[in-house]
Amino acid sequence: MALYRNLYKAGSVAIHFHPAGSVKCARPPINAIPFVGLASASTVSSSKRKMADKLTQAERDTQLQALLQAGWKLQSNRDAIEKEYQFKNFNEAFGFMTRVALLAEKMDHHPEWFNVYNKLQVTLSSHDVNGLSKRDLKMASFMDKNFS
Ligand code: HBI
Repeated sequence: MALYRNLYKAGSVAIHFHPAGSVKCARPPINAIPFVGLASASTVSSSKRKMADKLTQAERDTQLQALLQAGWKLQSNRDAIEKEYQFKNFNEAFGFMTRVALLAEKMDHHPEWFNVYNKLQVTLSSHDVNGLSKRDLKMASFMDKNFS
């Protein structure tokens, strides 16, 4: 029970109320405890996690520098990086965008991009930390590896 209570306090357990007798179970149903939304716990942890993502100076001096060497540019008016890719045709461009889009959904981290036919302009920054994060480095590296 203590375990359950601790999990409940942490907001990581949703406890439903079943009126006595409505659910056949080995032990008497847990006393009525209001439903605990999981958002509180996950929101706290995800925002802490995202703040931890913000690029350190060391990462700027190493990993970011490598991307700048590979053609990415730092924007002058905000903490973001940009790059233009040129493909053989629209089909190639859109296929690339599709692969990046799948990663973006998986990472819950999305590029700002503009596509005209075979050209794609990409800007990467992390809105939740108002600047560059590890997520941007990861996405930029993925893009460069997938651009053939
Ligand atoms: N993409 N670039 C970027 N930056 C974000 O902060 C971000 C995102 N995609 C989804 C996302 N944040 C969500 O976590 C929030 O909009 C809730």
